[in-house]
Amino acid sequence: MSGITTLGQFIIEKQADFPYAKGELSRLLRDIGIASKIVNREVNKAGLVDILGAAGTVNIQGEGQQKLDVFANTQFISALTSGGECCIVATEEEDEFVPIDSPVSKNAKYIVCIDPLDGSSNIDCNVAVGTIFSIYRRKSTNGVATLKDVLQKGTEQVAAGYVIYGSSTMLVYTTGKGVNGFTLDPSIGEFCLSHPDMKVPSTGNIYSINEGNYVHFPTGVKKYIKYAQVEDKETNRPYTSRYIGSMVGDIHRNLIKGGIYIYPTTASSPNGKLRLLYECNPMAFIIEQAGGIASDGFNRILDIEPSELHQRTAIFIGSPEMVKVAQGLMAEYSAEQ
Ligand code: P6P
Repeated sequence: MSGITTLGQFIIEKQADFPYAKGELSRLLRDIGIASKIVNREVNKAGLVDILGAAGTVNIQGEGQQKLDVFANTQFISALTSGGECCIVATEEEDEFVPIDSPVSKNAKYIVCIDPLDGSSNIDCNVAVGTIFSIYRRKSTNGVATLKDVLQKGTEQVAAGYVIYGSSTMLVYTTGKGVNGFTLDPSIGEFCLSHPDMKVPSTGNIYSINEGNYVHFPTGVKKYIKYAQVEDKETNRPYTSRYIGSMVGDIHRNLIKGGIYIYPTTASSPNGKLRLLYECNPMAFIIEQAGGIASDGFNRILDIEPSELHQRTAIFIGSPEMVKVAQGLMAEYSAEQ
């Protein structure tokens, strides 16, 4: 495989980035990579086996769980358990955090927060879905990991990444030293480095938001949408609206092409819809490492102090010049929320 760098090789090469780690983080990233290949196999043949459709269960968000949601959740927890490098998993699909119950993992150094299959409402219509994960170092030292180990600010992340199961399957991650993307080559079953040192364009002309919620948007968001639609050749407006209902798909496209993704507060989601710990923090870490901005419209996502496992936040994320304009309008009209 001349000229090909696999995810495993890349992680080993970058081991020197973690002078204090003795390979545990590298092995943890490997475990996540393995589970995502298993999930990918099922996502890619979802239409062919009886794995489509609802599992008949509901998660803590009150959302009907698709069978692939449940399958993906099981696969990641199982890979993290057998890998032995993680002591707690906080997942969108479980009401409480999951202590990894194995002698090896009890004293493991790392915590994983994960949305095993984001955008799962798209599964049945074959639109890109994704996995989003954050990795933290545990804070507790007495062997019993607790909720305090999970409720850490986004700035405490040691790594974050996503897998997008789309026209191709990619794993994109950061450990705080830039962002690198790997495309799965099914012929060898390996993620291969395809997008080294990813950088989000400083500006762009794509805005991603569910305009169906327009009536209930904060005034600043309404003003931004109108700004995006005004004819202005100098700033390449009107922008293009692209929203696929899958955060990983929308943010990945904007990372490649430039753009802004906004999920603000709405009537049905007064605190925002997206979850801080396993959707917004990891995506914010990645986008900041790629040169972008991620805020709740006013404050940096990574600085938000978490208080609950499944807490939600508004999110404005993407090309810095575009997010700055949106934040400016949110500040200007903050009295009219
Ligand atoms: P809406 C998927 O459920 C998700 O969490 C994100 O992936 C996506 O961007 C958003 O919610 C879609 O929400 O309310 O526009 O359908």
